Amino acid sequence: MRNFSFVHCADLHLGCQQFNLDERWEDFGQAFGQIVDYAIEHQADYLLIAGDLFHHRSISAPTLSQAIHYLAKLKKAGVKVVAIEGNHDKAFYLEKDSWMSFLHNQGYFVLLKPTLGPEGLELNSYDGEKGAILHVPGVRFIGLGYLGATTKQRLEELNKVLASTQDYTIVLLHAGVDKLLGQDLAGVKGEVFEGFADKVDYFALGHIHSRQELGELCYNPGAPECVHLDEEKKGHEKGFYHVKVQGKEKEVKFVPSLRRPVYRYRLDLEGLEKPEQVTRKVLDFLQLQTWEDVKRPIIQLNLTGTVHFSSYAIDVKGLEEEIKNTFDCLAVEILNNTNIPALDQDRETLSFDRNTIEKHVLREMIEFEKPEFKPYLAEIVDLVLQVKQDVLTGVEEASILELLEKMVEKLPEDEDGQKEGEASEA
Ligand SMILES: [Mn+2]
Repeated sequence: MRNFSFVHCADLHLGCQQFNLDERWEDFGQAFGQIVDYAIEHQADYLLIAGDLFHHRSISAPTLSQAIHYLAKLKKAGVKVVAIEGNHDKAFYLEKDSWMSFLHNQGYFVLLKPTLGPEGLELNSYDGEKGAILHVPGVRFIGLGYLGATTKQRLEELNKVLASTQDYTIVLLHAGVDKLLGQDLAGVKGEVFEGFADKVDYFALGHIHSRQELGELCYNPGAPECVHLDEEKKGHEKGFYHVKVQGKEKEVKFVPSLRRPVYRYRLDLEGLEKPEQVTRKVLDFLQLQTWEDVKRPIIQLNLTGTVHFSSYAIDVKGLEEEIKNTFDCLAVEILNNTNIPALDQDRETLSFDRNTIEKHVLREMIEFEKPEFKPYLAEIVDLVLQVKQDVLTGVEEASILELLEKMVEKLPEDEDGQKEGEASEA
């Protein structure tokens, strides 16, 4: 037994250029930078990256340089990095190696990865080149990576073969735990993890973008930056863990990440007579809000209520620009949810189910944004709902992509000669 400490982070999503802004690309780098500096300053022995270091499988040269800049700092300071791939940065099906393997081969971290054999997961000891289990004196790291819909089954298989040891055991896994989530997300039931209580000391999780914990066993730090604006929510934290281990005892400290402020508002436009009134109303509303004065913020504004004109008469892009200039924001996103029928009805007359509302909203959106897709309207709406269903039930990514690709092939090309309908990843 020995004493050691580690920092555990996940979902850095380097290379995420939100709103196509260089500043946002930089923000993701800086959020990782904070974690790296913290680990060095606190002389952590290890930094664990529980998947999604990168936002995409294919990253740009600047994103690779950004990652190497921080990883080199860690290396120089003697902080050893142990990583797994997430759903965003794992190798594509036909490619053997990801950029994660490249960084592993360059000696920036140890990438742990199980192989899949006829009997299921093969957990080989790390031999200096590859493997899933890294043994260092007193500590055993098991890297499972991202297992998608098979996570539960693989964990059960692992539980059968994994022996308990005196070594402190840390499992790195990119997966959500059900108990920690709303019930509509396809994660793994908490009981599956609890079954490891006598074999595993710390599950270092990633994948869910806000802080989640299960007992004193599973820890998910969240994405340090907001990959999607709706990750900024009251009661939802984002950051990383600093863990000090003495024997089998651990002291876990959650450290919130430094990130660009995101403010999300809902504004009811009920009863407005003319589209021209919207701007005044919105600017007056925002004038009353107070913002932290650290970095230029990102604003998300959700417009609701029934207005006496077409909701599409609201110049969303123009309004976003106006807000950006008036309040010196980095980015503004307006969600125009005015005139959505069911949301305005009182409960007695609410005759729409969720599915009907979704179909209605999707149809309107496509008709307005992409009139050229009109002949495919019903098909596209059905496809979107199908994809949503598939994602929620944990259908393999490959088959979802196949569905989308089939649809994209049918659609007319837009002006840039590019096809629309790129899959957005969860
Ligand atoms: Mn992620």
